[in-house]
Amino acid sequence: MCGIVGIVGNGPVADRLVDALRRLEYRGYDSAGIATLDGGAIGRLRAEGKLGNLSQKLAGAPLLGRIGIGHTRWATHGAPTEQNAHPHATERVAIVHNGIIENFRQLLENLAKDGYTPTTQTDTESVALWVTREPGSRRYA
Ligand code: HGA
Repeated sequence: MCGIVGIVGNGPVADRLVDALRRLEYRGYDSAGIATLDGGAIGRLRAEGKLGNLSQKLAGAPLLGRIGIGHTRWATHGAPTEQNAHPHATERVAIVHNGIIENFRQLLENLAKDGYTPTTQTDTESVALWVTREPGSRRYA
């Protein structure tokens, strides 16, 4: 079962997101990831396997940003790979999700008509693309 955390902080939140996910490790997971918002841009790091792999990546490529989300995934749709790990993101939105999007194939078919194509095998990415297509959607400033 996945774990989900979010932090709106006063300083960089990336390490705290990983710490928070560690507290949820007992739930079991196959991959993990975080996304932060820094100066209006979404930064993202994901890794297959245990949180130690994500921590190692973070040590090599720190993520700034005082707002962030994190996820430990137990795959239902798509292999437990880095590419399929959450958060799923476009240039406009990053999302984490627990559960199953039952109609994701219909959503993806609809999105394809407007040129939105997925880069993962997950059901979750359909929601990130759907939100991105919305006319009111814009870069966070
Ligand atoms: N269906 C999504 C989320 C799975 C989940 O909730 N895991 O605990 C996926 O496969 O990524």
